Parts: sequence; C-alpha cells; structure tokens
Amino acid sequence: MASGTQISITERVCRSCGGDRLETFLDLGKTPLADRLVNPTDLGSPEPRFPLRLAFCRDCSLVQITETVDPKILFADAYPYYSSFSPALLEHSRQNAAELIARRGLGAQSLIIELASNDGYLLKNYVEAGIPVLGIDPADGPAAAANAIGVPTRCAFFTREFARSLRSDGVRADVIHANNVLAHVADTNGFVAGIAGILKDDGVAVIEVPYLEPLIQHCEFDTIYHEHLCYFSVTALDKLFRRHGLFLNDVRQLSIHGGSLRLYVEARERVQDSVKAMLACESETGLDSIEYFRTFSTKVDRLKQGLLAMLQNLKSDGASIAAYGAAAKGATLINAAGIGRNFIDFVVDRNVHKQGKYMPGQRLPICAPDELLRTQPDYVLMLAWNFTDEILSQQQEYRARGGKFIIPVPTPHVVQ
Ligand code: DWN
Ligand code: ZN
Repeated sequence: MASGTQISITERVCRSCGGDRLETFLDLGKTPLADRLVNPTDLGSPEPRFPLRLAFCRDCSLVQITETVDPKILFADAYPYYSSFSPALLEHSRQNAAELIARRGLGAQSLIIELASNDGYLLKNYVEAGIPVLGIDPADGPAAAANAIGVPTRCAFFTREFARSLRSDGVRADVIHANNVLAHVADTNGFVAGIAGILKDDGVAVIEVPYLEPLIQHCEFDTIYHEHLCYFSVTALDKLFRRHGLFLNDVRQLSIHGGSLRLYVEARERVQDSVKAMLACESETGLDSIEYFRTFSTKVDRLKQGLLAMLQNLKSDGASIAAYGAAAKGATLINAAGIGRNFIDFVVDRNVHKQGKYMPGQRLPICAPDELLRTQPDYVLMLAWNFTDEILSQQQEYRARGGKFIIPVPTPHVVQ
C-alpha cells in the first residue's frame, strides 16, 4: 500500500443529502480493514487502521460511517469475497432470477445488468435461460471467475461516468441487480444516478441491502466495517432514490445476511403498500430519529462484555476454542472485542482464497474446515453467524464428537 497517499477521508456531511447535521452514536475505535486478510509474508508489518464510527443524519435519516477509505484499497486487488462459497446464497439468487424471468417475461431481447456481479453467482442463472447479461465488478479475481463460467463481466467500478459511457453506447437494462453493493460505494448519489441512466423506462432495479432495523434490534454491530459505508432504512432509501427521479415502489424483508431488504426501484412512481407500511412503521418505531440510536453503544458494550466473560470462563476451565468464518463481520467482532490468540487458536473457512492467510488485526490463522475434525476444539465461535444453520448442518460430525458452537449475536449462547 503506497505510503503518503491519502487513503481515507473523514466525511463532514451526509453521503446522501449533503446535510451537515451528522451525529455519531457508536465509536468502535481504529480498526484494520475487515476484508484485507493478512498474508504470511506481511505478518511482520503493521496494518493501516482507520476510525470506525457510525453516525445518523438528522436531515435524511441515513446511518453511515464517517470514514471513507479509498475503494481501490478496499475492493480491487486480493478482494477475497466470492459469493459462490455459500450454497444458501446461490439458491437465494437462483430464486430471485427465476421469479423475475417469469414475472417480467424476460427473454433473448432483454438485458440484465448486475452491479458488483462478483463471480457470476447470480447472472449465470440468466445465461442458462438464454437471456443476455452484463456483469460489472471492480475485483479482478471474482470478475475473472465470472468470465471463466461464461458470464460477460467488465472489471470496473460502476460510477456515474461509467454509466454515461454505457448509455452512450446504447446500453439500457430491463433489470438491474445490485446486491450488497449500494452500501459499499463512496459516491452514493453517483451510483444511483448511474442506475437511473441505464435503466429502461419500463425497467426495474432490484437492489438488496442489509436492513438497519435488525442491525440495531439484534445488535449486529459486527456488520459495521469500512466496506459498508451506509446502513439503510426505507426512510433514507426513499429519499435517496427520489433525488434521482427513481421511485422505491416495492420492498421485501429477507432473512439473509442477518436481515436484508430487497428493493424494487423504477423510473415511474407507483408506490405499493409494502413501502408505505414500512415507512409508517419506521416513523412509529423512531428509525427516523436520533433518539432510537442513543442506547446502541451500550448494547454493543454489553454484548462484548458478555462474550468476553463467556470465553474467559471457558478458557479458565481449560477449554480449547476455534472460530468459524473468516468473514468481514468476524474481523469487526474480534477486533472490537479484543478476541485474539488469548482465546482463539485458529479460524476455519471454506473459501480457499482465504485459507493460509490471517485475520486482520488479531492475526488468527485461517485453515480449511476439516481442521475442526483434525484437532476437535471444545468450542467454535461462529463468526459467520448469518449462515449458522448451513454451517451447523455441515458440522454434524464435529458436533457428534461433542464439539459445541458459540453464537455471538444477538446474545452470546452455546449450541450443542
Ligand atoms: O456486504 C458483504 C456481505 C454481504 O458479505 C461483503 N462486504 C462481504 C461479505 O461479508 P462477510 O465477509 O461478513 O460475508 P459472509 O458471506 O457472511 O462471510 C461468510 C464467510 O464464511 C465467508 O468467508 C465464506 C465462509 N463460509 C464457510 O466457510 N462455510 C460460508 C458458508 C456458508 C460455509 O458453509
Ligand atoms: Zn442525509
């Protein structure tokens, strides 16, 4: 990483509306980049750390982190996230595509564009149905993997300018997918304006984002990291899209990733009851006011202390503990709570691109999942708790031998 170049800036105004009435309500200190795993050759070098603070915008209700780290550092080389390592996510995506193909009569004359298309995990469903696609992703590894399976993919950041170049080439989409990317982009308005620029007049943008409400209610503070710049409510999203002549017409709540929203955004206004009901509910619960967030920091501290006490007691009783999931959220959890080699011997993960590397900050070694059967630790801390069911079902043998999982969120508890 080049020294001397400015690699992060502290935002003074809201990423969405530009308002200057931001109020910080959670400070997780200076943390390393959650997705930048440490190579063995870099163990002797310090990692850059950046402030990780969460703020609420009093003008448009957007919750956001205050530090913007250069996207070229966050997402380009060696970005290790490959969507296809999760069978649950693959099935979730297959169902999404199948429903849209049927509902909108998509076919050989259609064009589906996915922003942050990763390794082709979603677009491949359209390719198999003979429907033209275009993937756009800035991470060279996943983009190359997508092209290798026949999903045409451009390795680029989707920006306002990139959208203009597509539009000038006559590219317009019937469907635009953007899953778990809207929260990641430094130029939130430019990204949305880009969507508006390449969406057909009768097209739909189908966008998935983690939902702010379960993050607060279930204390999913570990999903806060520098790659996630925004944490969305329907209230804030509605304002963001309207600013660019787009309308949030329909919304669904999903369980994936600890609670997400699937947004249906169009160039014509026809707002469904689903959106009206969520706007009313958020106003009722206070998701559009700073008071709702004032106790979150205390909730986070309580979870951290409870988890540390549990781990301390287990270690005092002579237990051995590993962890499952070299996830970005796992990096936030172990660094915010100070969970290192004092408690955890190693982390396992199915993503082969992560094995052999080390977790950011705490430098825990990452191994393949079969390390659990080889060494049979007494407990495994579930860092990828959003895939608990899937992982527990895979680890029947480890559990049959007496191994137990610790689920840290929403309150630390042990699963046999
Ligand atoms: O927004 C993002 C979310 C949606 O996904 C990205 N910024 C990065 C990523 O966040 P994460 O790293 O916390 O993602 P996951 O997908 O929750 O991490 C799960 C980890 O667990 C992955 O490294 C894959 C691994 N895994 C595994 O080893 N065995 C996952 C499953 C399902 C498994 O069976
Ligand atoms: Zn704002």
